[in-house]
Amino acid sequence: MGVVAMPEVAPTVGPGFLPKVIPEPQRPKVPFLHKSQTKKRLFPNKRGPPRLQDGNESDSQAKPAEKERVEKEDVEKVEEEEEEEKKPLVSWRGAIIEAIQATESPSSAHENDAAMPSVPVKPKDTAPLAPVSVKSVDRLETVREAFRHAWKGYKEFAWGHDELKPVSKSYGEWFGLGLTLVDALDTMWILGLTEEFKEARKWVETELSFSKNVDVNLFESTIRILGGLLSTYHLTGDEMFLEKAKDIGLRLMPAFKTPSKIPFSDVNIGKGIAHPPRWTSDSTLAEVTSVQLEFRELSRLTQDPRYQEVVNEVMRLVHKLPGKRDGLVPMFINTNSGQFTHKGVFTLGARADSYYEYLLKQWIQGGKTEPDLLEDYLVAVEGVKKHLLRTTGPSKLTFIGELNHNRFNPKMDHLVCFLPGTLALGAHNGLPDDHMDLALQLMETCHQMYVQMETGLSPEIAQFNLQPSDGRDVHVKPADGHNLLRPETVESLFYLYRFTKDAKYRDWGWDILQSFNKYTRVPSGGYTSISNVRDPVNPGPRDKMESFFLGETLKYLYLLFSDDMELLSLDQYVFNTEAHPLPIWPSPPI
Ligand code: DMJ
Repeated sequence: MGVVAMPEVAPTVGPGFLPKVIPEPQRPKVPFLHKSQTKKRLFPNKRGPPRLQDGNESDSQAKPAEKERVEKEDVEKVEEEEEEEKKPLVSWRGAIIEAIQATESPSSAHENDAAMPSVPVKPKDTAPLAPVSVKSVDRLETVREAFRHAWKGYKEFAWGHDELKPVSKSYGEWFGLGLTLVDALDTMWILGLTEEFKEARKWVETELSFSKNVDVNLFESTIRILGGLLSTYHLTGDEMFLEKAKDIGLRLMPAFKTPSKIPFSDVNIGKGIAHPPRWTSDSTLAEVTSVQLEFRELSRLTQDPRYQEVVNEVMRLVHKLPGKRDGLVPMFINTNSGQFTHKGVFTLGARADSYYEYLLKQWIQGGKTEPDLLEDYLVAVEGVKKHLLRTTGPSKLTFIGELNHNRFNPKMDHLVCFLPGTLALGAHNGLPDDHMDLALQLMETCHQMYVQMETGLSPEIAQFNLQPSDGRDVHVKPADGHNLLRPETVESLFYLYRFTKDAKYRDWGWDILQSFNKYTRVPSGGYTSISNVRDPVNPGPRDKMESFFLGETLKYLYLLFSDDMELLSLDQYVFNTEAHPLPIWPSPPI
């Protein structure tokens, strides 16, 4: 296992919690807990919680009553869509979409970073040293500067609170657990922001308490808080972070006490009581299937099998559940019956996205020993190709739409832009070459979702033009033109650069960073989500900096620009869906 160099300034500080190098993931000390389901099978030769339609804001972030309203609207929206399919479709232009489009048949279709020179980097014995690129150094420094600017706003106006509201110079509370600070810990470590990290660590040690009468969302708190604490523990070797991770992990466990073993969406971490939203006993499919990497790692570190047992059981149940469409899953699952609900809508976007991501990533985390995960992933990719893949009329861009009761809807959430990276990661791990081909095509499309907008920033939801014409490929409905500083495209750019070394992916990421700086940066500190990516004159600041901007977006940009390929090697780490790197497990004893 490679050793990851400690960033630039860190070695000059004293406290024992900042070792000179990031230790290897804690593998050797921890026996392997995973029980291989069957004999390792070689791959056959070839072979979010976000809103539904408008908004998609990760944002069950509203206050509980508001959150409940938003989620209720989501389900009503599905129901409305089910109704709407009977009506003629109206396009974004207000015109009737041609019957042929509306009813299309589903099947038709680091050498060393110069910026971190003070600690020797140990490249792989066989890896040739690449030349240090001046451009990379400048770009890395620009990411650090962006982080510092965001942190300045958070520190001044929102310290210890969940989210910065940079325009009003205030803060927003969701769980009351310092979400931005915890989500950003490992980013600060990776970027070498030593002073910022020290201050944040102190807050975690002295102020962060999970003994609070507060309802938290199981998925969001797992990926951001548990994931952030576990990865920071691995990077720093600092046991304090592991203790905090154990504390929150244990407090989230009541969520799994349901008749079906499919967890509730919300848990009161002070009272140890979990519940669904008041208006439904459904949970979101992506949420219940995207807590596995974190709970499995917690079991491995604590040698307490309870965490992995509850999350593995969810995967077992979903694996054998009827109601999938060629591996594609509905967006909701009932916590009483354990059955899918609101069937008929299939998307790779909000409410289903990270189900697919975690199938592959769990398989990789577990050393490729769990064939059901691989099978579900491979079948799902084929299902995507069969039902959701189309090309635009004007420029033949490949995109992923949605299926609504057999009707194809050419809309794609920005959230879907995780897919090029995930497909490329699969191909890197021996899955079929055509997964990589698709990854390259979809990466181009996600790039176009940025460059075709006047601000150079993607809308939350894009509508793709299926008609052969000279017109635009990407259209945006008025309600969908917001940008929440989301990471998915830069995440995929990072994977694609790592696997292809094609410099264009870095250039695309650089353009995105410049657009963030131009249109979302708030002078007094922080970055804000905006309402309209098509209006460069008034993009409409929304006064909110999501925690994932620091947890994910800036981290992936930094990793994209870093020449150090051993910095969080993708052969040693798997990133959770909030960009927190967790170690790939060692092989079980033979
Ligand atoms: C993050 O919380 C995670 O990336 C999640 O998987 C999707 N939503 C946001 C970022 O867009």
